[in-house]
Amino acid sequence: MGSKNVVLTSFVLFLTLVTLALIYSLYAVPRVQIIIIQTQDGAFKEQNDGIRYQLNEKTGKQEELKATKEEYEKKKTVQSKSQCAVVNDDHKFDCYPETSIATKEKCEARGCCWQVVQTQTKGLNGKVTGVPFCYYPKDFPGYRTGLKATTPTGFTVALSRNTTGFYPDDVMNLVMDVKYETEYRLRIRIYDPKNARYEVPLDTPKVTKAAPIQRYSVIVSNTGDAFNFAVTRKMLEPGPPVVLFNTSGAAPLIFADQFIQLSTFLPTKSLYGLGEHRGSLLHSMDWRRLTTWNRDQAPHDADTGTNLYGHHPFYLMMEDAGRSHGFFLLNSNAKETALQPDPALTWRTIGGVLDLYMFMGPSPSEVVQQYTEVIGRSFMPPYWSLGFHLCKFGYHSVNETMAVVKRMQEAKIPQDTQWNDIDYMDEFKDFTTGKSKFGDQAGMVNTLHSMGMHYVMIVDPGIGNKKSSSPYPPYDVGTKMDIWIKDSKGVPLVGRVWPGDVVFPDFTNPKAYDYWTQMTKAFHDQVQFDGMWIDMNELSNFYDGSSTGCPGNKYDNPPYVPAVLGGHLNSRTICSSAQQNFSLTYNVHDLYGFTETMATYQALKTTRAKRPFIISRSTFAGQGHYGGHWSGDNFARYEDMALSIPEMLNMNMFGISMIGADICGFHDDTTEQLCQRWQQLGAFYPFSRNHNDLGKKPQDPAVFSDAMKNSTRTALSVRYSLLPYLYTLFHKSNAMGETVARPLFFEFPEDTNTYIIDDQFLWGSALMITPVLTKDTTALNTYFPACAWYDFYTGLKITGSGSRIKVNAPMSQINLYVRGGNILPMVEPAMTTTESRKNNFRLLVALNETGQANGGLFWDDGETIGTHDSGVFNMIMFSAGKNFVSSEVMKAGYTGEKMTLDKLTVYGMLVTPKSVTVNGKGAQFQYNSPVKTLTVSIPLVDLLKPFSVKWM
Ligand code: MIG
Repeated sequence: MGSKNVVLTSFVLFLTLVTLALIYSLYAVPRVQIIIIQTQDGAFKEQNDGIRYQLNEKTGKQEELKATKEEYEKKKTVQSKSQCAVVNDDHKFDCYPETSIATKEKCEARGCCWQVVQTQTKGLNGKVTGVPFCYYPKDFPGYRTGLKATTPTGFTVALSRNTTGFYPDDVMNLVMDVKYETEYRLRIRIYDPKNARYEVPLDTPKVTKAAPIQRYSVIVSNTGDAFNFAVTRKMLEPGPPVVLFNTSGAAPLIFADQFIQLSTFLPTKSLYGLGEHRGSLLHSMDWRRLTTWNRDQAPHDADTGTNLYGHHPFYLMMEDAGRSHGFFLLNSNAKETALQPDPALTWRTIGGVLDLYMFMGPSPSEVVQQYTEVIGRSFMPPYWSLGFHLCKFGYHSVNETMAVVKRMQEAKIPQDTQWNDIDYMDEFKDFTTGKSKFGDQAGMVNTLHSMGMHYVMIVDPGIGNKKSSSPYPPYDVGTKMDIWIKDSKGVPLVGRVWPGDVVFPDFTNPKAYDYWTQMTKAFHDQVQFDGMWIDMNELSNFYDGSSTGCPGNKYDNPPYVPAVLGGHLNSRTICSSAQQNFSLTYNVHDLYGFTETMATYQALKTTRAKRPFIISRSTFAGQGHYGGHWSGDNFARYEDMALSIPEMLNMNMFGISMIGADICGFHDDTTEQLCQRWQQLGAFYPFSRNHNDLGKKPQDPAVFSDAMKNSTRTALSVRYSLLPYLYTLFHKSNAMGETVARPLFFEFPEDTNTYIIDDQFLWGSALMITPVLTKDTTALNTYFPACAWYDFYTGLKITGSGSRIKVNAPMSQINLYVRGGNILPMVEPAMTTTESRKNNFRLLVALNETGQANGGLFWDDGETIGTHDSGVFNMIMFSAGKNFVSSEVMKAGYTGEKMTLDKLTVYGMLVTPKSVTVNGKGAQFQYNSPVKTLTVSIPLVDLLKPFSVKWM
């Protein structure tokens, strides 16, 4: 990469500017704005029909248009003839997004423009990408604004159309409800006021009064015959307002029963989020189409837009000057997001309503905080779950499983948790243990516990319905409780997964919570597991639809099918026409994994009375509040390892802090070198688990050479030593909505070079991780943002200047850098967290350019639910100045375990100290003058009392 990236960034920026200039020139054509304007003080006022206004895009102000109605109508007719020609390629909004081939006739029948352009490319989902041949003319007619009213939370506008569009069942009358929910959060709901439609049952904040101050303003208007609206950022500093969302001149709003479309221009191309998809962190705006409809699908390399396991209709955008905003479309139907170079974005969803939120940031971290305030903050994980996890599909017995644990112990590689895949079950049936073949699972778990370790096993949602001689309570009880998903006729839908034919619990049914809790508890009575791994919940089905197919009604075969893999909604999943308690599967399909996670959370909480630990493959917005996620069935390839970084960073933006990829790769046999590098990177996934497929070569780190084992031990020991810091980050994520793993641009939003970086990342604000991601590589061009950095291992200072520097990257370690200005709470590592929790704490102080640093430590027993709310925790703040490091105990609510400090290291100590004292008494120290580090041996100080270390 290297300086090429810098050049590339400047080029991208240059292109962005040129594009923006182009948009402005297009806007030079006067576009008539009428009806309502939103004034700066937040009120709106009506303009009477005689006076027309136009939005001056440069100033964001409404200006009176000195033209008569007649002149306007005349102009419009002239314009419409040339309407197709005036749209330049980047500006063309697809009028024929169907995967079937568009023709001139079909296109013009829609009232759209047809022009064949350059060759397009075909994605894996069969959809052609590139400049659309069929596109909307400017000012395509649609809804117009009508009555408006102030409300306690903002205002509403009636929208209506008098002609129908080209999708069946237009909702002719809509309401747009603009809510000023908080100073930084705007919500706009566009819905059918007459007929209630499906809405996502996500528990979002209820606001009854408009926020007195808003950092945004909303302008609603008509351009020709098309309603449009714009959201601008109100600036505190002088300068033009920034238009963040602007539907004017984009594809028209369409709101038909099964096709809803909203298009907008975007202020920049720095777009992130929109999941779950695999690809670079920064989205390409080059005619991408990102489809969401949860699917059991190993991520593809060739097409980043295909539908995967999860659904997160959220994006974060970097504006100029390092500001950012976020956008969330609360809608769970199958959908796609089309991106185009203008830059512009189009949402297409096939159901529900348009319920959108905008978050004003202005920092990227604040955007995520504002987003998670709506969807729920990340759960507080048990401390043990921060340790290393080991798993494989195909540990066929207790003996085989324990043999792996044993060799990990012998290799002295830290491991907290052993996992089992479906191998433990009796005929792959949930909540059974295959005693005769698999062995004594309960005994094994007890042994693991006696070793200070933990145990997690997989549970799939499909419940085997085979009649057998012995009773199978999970099926019998579920049938009695009547909680299965039903087909369109009301009969339990039969799917097929590992146990053969199955039925599926409907987790939108409150009764299913009791069912799941009963089953979980009954199994836990046998096997004392510690957490649950829930898989196959997209919902995965080996049949398309069901054992008898699908009836093929308008929900199975909607008029518009987003570009999903398989071409049909029922591909590898259940029928969309299936019925669930809350709504049709058509609507709630993508909530399956999420609702299963919620039910599992309650089941584990009730059963174990400790913090639940859940890793789910399928997710929806809000998942992070109940559990974590892994990125599914990756391949043992370098590119898969590299792409795990954007996946992890995206999930953190989606509020899922507990996230990791299968270390060393799931599919394919790994190689030692790849696995060694992946163990190094994976030691810095918030969720660190090595897992691989049935029939693939074992890849637990203990099977490899000494060099590999040494490197893995080093990486995991560093992780274990940093767990107090990581745990504190998880606490901040839980309490404040901060991300745990974050992109560089979150910390350096004004450094535009960081916008494309996804081969490096940060833990919190203090630790930069720079893994090797390619074969046979022992040097890296590492990007150092402009500030002081220290090599984690040696304390050697690197003064960052916002450029790439070539550094050695030996096979034996992963390069890590501590950012000046931070104090990291650490602990002496051990083989498990059970052991390391008994060890002494350490502090790593990395001074900034002015010789200062700060940090904090959150601590509790690591497993009790709600310690932050109940006050059973400790919070200690650390600060360092010219000649001291000291602490302040903000909270000492947990005294169950001692907290002792035995060592303190200072990086960036410019003067040689003559003497060092701890709490006023002389202490032993070492000063390394070439690298300028100071190490102080602390005579066991109690961290629950303030201390100070001074030097002279
Ligand atoms: O049909 O349980 O993604 O991690 O090992 C495959 C067996 C089912 C898919 C999961 C994978 C797991 C596997 N599962």
